[in-house]
Amino acid sequence: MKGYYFITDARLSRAGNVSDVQSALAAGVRVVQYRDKWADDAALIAEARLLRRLCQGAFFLINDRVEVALAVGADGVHLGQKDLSCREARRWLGAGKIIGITVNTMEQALEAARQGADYLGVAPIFATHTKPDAGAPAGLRLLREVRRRVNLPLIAIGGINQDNAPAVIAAGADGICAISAVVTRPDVQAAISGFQRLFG
Ligand code: TZP
Ligand code: MG
Repeated sequence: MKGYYFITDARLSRAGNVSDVQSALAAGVRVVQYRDKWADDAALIAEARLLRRLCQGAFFLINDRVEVALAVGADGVHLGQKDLSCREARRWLGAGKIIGITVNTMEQALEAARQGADYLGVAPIFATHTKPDAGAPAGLRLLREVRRRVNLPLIAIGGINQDNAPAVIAAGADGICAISAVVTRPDVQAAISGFQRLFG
């Protein structure tokens, strides 16, 4: 999971989810998370099916909705603290699927690891307007602490841009996700490539 991790955001996007995912794949992104809190079920499943077909060379994960992940044959899900627990999601998905869990504290990180998460989203690292209910910025301190105590891939998210990303990687992130710093840009592929280059 080294590198830039892409999450869709239809509200912030200039070009739309499908175009953004194509740009992400063209930039060599290995993980795509389909996150749409606003579409109705039919639209969500239809777009998820389309993106599933596009993401052949990348892992395709669904935010929140385990039943949608099952319906479209996604590679897994990404869940927050208010969603289904990791343990319950595993029951639905089985051992072969990827489950990522967002954590905002060390306790949550240890619990997600105990429940068998495959990777952790550590969030929000910095203040963000993209997810108003993301909670207080965890800062690089939490990222360093989780890095020390949890042996799972860590994806850092929340307020990350080209300027602060090097410090986030230095603090131990395996992957970084930046939404607004990518999907609001006129050239999404170039923006992602800029983040990818930070991984050498
Ligand atoms: N989860 C925690 S923070 C966040 C999500 C989905 C939003 C990150 O967006 P941005 O624009 O990169 O701050
Ligand atoms: Mg969620």
